[in-house]
Amino acid sequence: MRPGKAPWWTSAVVYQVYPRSFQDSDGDGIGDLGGILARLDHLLDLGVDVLWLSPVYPSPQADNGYDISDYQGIDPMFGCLAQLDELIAELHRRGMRLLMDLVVNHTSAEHPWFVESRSGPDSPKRDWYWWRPARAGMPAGHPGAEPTNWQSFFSGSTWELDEASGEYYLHLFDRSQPDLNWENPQVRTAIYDMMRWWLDRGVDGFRMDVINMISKDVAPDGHLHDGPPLAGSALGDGSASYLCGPRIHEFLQEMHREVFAGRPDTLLTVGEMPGVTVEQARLFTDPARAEVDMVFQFEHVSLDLDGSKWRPVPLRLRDLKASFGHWQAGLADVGWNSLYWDNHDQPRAVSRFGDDSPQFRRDSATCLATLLHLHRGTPYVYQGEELGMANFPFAGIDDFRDVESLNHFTAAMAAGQAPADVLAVLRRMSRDNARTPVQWDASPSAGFTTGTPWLAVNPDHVTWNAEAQRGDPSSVLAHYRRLIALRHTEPVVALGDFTMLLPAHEEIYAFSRCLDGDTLLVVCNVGRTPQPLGELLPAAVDGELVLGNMAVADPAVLAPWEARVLRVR
Ligand code: TEU
Repeated sequence: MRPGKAPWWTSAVVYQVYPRSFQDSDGDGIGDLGGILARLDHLLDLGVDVLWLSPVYPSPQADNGYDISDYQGIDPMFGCLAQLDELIAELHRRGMRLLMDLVVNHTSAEHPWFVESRSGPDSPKRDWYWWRPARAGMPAGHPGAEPTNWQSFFSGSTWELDEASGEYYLHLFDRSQPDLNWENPQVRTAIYDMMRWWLDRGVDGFRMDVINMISKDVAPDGHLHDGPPLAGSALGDGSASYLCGPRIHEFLQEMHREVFAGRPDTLLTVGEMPGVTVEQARLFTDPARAEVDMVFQFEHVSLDLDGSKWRPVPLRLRDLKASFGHWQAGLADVGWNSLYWDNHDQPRAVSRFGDDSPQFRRDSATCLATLLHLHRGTPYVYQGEELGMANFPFAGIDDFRDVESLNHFTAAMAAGQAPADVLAVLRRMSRDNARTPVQWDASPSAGFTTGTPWLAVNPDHVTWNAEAQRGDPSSVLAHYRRLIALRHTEPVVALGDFTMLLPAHEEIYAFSRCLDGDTLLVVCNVGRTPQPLGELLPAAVDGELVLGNMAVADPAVLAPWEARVLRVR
């Protein structure tokens, strides 16, 4: 991709709003569209180009809106369609775009499609979902009689028995989130209609939830395959049957033809794809194949996990370099990366990969930001990340709200694990860490609500909040503003080639970016120990500082968590 010819999103930065936790405008303790409208100038001030809005559709909220019961409306808890139209208009007026969340691997069990499907085997919509009888030779409801042995993302089996018909339906996530059957062309047509309806309304694209799970590996006779058994469990890993399944590229190309083809090139699509490999991502994001513009991959947020989200282990910097380096190289000539540390599903990056002690919190948050934003790809900022928001000090299980955390706790208790151990892991990994209200000011509810927040405000908001940072040039907020501006003004940041340096070094993360003879060198100290640069990277010592996260005390030494972007010859 060359400057001048590259798509607009190569120099764009996306900001994710998780509406429940962003800003409440009516005092019910839950964020809403009115709140987002009132805070748009925060996004403008930050300089982001796109707002990705997590689901605001009508929903029973079993998974905070990722369980949708009506694709073409707004949940009254969040507001109304007129406000969504106003949001589109107000964003466009400020030169920003709106990306909606598209959750079409599954619906809510309360969606009229599923209610109809569940009404009986003769329902015209029966085949819109995955209904299967009990395993041959076993009575329905008997443990192990589920049609496959797959374990759900949210604990337990992926199959739920419907007593009325004696058949099971598939749910890769919670039992309240039945999977749609994309094999059925009527399902696809209904979804494409809905997507066109949103685009006609003025939205600028979609972030597609678990979109690489929509094609399942189903035998011609309808049989689904068991997966390899999981250690210490009666269940198995079904992912080979539903991650990047046999028809995934066909479905995405069809979606592109039916929904996006012929529309202006101001649109953006990003596919969330757990388990996607670089090789697959090249196919998904090759513009010539017309599937999606970019994908969210999960490799770098799995490096500190021992196979399971609930078995965290320390991150080794060289693994992070190998992973990011592999992705940068793999998508260098074809396709495009998206870049993120945080989202509504991940614990807070400053606590997870940085150092949230008072001494190093600001420096590590800005160091991590610099490291990520200087890669090639489109950076995503998750609400509060630009303020250095950290994990929450959860005291007990009653402090959690997330269905994933609660299901895991129940399953772990049933398996005889020690409550204190399970709580320690939840404290570190729970998605609720990301979901505490945005910290706008030091007032008791952090300026988020006049009521009682649905999830407690982090007590650290008295010092860590937007108001305190707004006028402070040394704040995390100011640093994000500078990073975002740098991508807009420096073609080498958006489009330059990427070369990883010092791949085996355990504390220094260094790389160069190069475009038409213009070279930036990025050096980051990912730790508390000062790092001499003179022998390792002499070019860094006399490079011209383009952007740094602290005043340079000694050009030849990187201070703890110091990050520098240097122009070198
Ligand atoms: O997440 C997909 C996903 O596979 C994981 O991120 C998963 O939710 C979990 O965090 C793994 O530990 C998407 C949404 O982002 C998430 O919020 C939804 O719960 C999920 O899909 C189901 O819609």
